[in-house]
Amino acid sequence: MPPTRCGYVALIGAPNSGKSTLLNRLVGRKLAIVTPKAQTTRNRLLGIAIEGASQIVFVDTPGIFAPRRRLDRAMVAAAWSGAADADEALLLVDASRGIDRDTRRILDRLAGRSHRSILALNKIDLVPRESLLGLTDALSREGLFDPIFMISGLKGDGVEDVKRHLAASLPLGPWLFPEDQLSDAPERLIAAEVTREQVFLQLHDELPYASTVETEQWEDKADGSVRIEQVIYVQRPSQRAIVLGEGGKRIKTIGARARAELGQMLERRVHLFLFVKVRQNWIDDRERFEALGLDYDA
Ligand SMILES: Nc1nc2c(ncn2[C@@H]2O[C@H](COP(=O)(O)OP(=O)(O)OP(=O)(O)O)[C@@H](O)[C@H]2O)c(=O)[nH]1
Ligand SMILES: [Mg+2]
Repeated sequence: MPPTRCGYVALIGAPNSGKSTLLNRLVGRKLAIVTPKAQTTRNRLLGIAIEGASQIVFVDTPGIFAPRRRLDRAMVAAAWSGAADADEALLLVDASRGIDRDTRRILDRLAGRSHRSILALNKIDLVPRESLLGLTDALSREGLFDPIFMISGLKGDGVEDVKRHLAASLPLGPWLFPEDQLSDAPERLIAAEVTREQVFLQLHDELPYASTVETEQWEDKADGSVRIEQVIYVQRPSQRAIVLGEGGKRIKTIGARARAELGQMLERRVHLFLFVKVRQNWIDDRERFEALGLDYDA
C-alpha cells in the first residue's frame, strides 16, 4: 500500500467561472448549487474525493469580485480565507471571458502568496483551440502557476488529470474524514441551498440577490420520508408578490422543482413547505449571516 496523503484544495475564481460545477464533477455527486447567474455560491462548502491513497478535500468558495454590500464583503472574505487555509489554491479562469477585471484582481492578490497556485483554464468546450493558447500564454507569463490545466468542468475534459496531479502532490498524512463522507455541509443547509438554486433559476433581476433561504423545520418521518419547512426571506412586499406569483404559481414551481431535486439528493421522499417572509433588513441581519455560516463583521 502506498502511504496516504490528504489535504485541502480551495477552488477560487471570479463569479461564474465554474467552481461549483467543477466541485460536483470532482466529487462525482451534486453537492453545490449551480446557476448561470453570478454570485450563486455564498459560502464555503467542502466536497471530499478519494483518488488512490489520497483524500482530497475540495473547498468550493464564493466568486471573488469587488464587494459593495456587507453580504458581498462576507462572501469574498470567505473565499479568501478558504484559499488561505488550504494546502493548494486552484484558480479557475473562464476561457470564454479571459482575464477580466475580477480575475485581474485575483491575480494581483495571488502574487503575494508564498508558493505557486494551480491554474485551470475552464470552459474550454466554449472556445476554439487557437484562442486557448494565447490565453494560456498570457496567464503563464504571470509566473504564478504550476501546473496549468485546460479543462471543462461541465463536460469533464481534463478533470481526471487535475485529480491525479493533486493526489500525488498533497502532503503525506492520514485522511481527515471518514472514507464515505462527501461533505461537511449539514443536510438542512444543503436543502436550503437547493431551494435557493430554484430562486436563482426562476427569478430574475435583483430578486435572487434580495433573497435568502433558511430551513426552519426538519422532521424525519416513520415511513422514511422527511418533512421540511423553509422560509424564503425577501426585502420588500413587492418582491414577496413576485416570488409567490399570480395565484401562487411561482412559489409552487419553485417548491416542486426543489422537492424533486432534494428527493434525488437525499434519496428519500420529501415533503417541502415554503413560506415567503418580508424582512427588510435581512441583508444586514446578523442572524441571517449566521444561518449562511458567514462572518457578519468581515
Ligand atoms: N460550457 C461550459 N459551461 C460551464 C462549465 N463549467 C461551468 N459552466 C456553466 O457556468 C455557469 C456557472 O457555473 P457555476 O459552477 O455556478 O460557477 P461558480 O464559479 O460556482 O459561480 P459563483 O458561485 O457564482 O461564483 C453555469 O451555467 C454552468 O453550467 C464548462 O466547463 N463549460
Ligand atoms: Mg458557485
